[in-house]
Amino acid sequence: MDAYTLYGAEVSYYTGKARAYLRWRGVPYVEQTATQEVYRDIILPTVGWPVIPVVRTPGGEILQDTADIIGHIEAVESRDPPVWPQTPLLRFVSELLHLYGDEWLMIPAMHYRWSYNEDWAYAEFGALSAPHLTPEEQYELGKKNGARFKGALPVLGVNETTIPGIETSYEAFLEDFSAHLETHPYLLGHRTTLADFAFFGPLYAHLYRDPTSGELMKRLAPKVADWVERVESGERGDETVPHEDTVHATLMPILERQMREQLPALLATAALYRDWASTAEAGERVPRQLGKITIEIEGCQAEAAARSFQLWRLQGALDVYHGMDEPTRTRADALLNTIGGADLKRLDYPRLKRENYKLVLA
Ligand SMILES: N[C@@H](CCC(=O)N[C@@H](CS)C(=O)NCC(=O)O)C(=O)O
Repeated sequence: MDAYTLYGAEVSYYTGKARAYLRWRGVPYVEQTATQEVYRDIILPTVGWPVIPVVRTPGGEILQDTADIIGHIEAVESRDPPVWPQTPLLRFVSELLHLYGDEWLMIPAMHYRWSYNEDWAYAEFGALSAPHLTPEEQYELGKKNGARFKGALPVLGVNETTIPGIETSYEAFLEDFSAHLETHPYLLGHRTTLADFAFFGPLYAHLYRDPTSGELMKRLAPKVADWVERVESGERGDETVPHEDTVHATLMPILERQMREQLPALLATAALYRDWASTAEAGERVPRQLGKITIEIEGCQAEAAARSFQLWRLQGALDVYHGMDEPTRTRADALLNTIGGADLKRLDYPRLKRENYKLVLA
């Protein structure tokens, strides 16, 4: 068989991202729902821990982590245009938005799912895990399986104190993204790129598809719901025109929000990681949580876990930054200064790498 297989679920954040990318890339693929049997027979024996999406390549290689899936397919298929914008500053911005979509929009996505769509989510989890069971049995199974995901709320810092800030922030984000979409069909302009697929994860699987969240999005931000539907339908935009290497003014409020909310969490996480790494050996597995940090969203503060994986996505963005030529770096620095991201320029921590589907100290 020469198709890719995507093991995942409609209800899953990162499956949405991988599916949108695969559809856009136009490679042959089949999607197989990650039932209990798929976890038992395919995911656990290869990846070693329960996670989706997982991709099996036509050659039988197993890929996990959406960035690895995308990077692998981009390299092997080498089709045009690449998923990244081909101009250097926008390439960097696409990685920043990748980091934001993957690791920070998870906060509103998880809050709205588990605060407003809990029963629906249990039924969905159960139905995908065991399609042969009755709806009542599926609900009970979904409740058992979903507990692990709902349990991520304190890890993310979602609680009574932060919920008002998270909702204010998300609604403002929707307003900013809507304003951007008034003049640009996609995040970086006229065609879909990695940034759109990264945003699609949360904005489709949780914030559009979960019923109560979807109603909110359609009511407050019909333009964003329309973007979700366009990306979902495989719309590509105009791929004949190269990007101009400029960041549209309407994207600035989104990047500013990212820097205001996510950057302090990244800096605090990097400090804990540096402490951990100072006594760790090369090749040692990095704990998924490195201790506690304080996050702040729209003036609401809470304790959250220092999630090490964020530093892996950040490393991807910083690698692009450090690989720039001087004139591009000058423009990137000006951008970072404008959006409140100047601290990124000096951020330094021991390199991470992925080994056996886990993060290790390089
Ligand atoms: N960084 C990973 C994240 C994958 C992920 O967190 N997937 C969720 C479902 S959407 C999951 O299975 N999580 C299980 C866990 O984190 O323990 C990627 O991009 O593939």
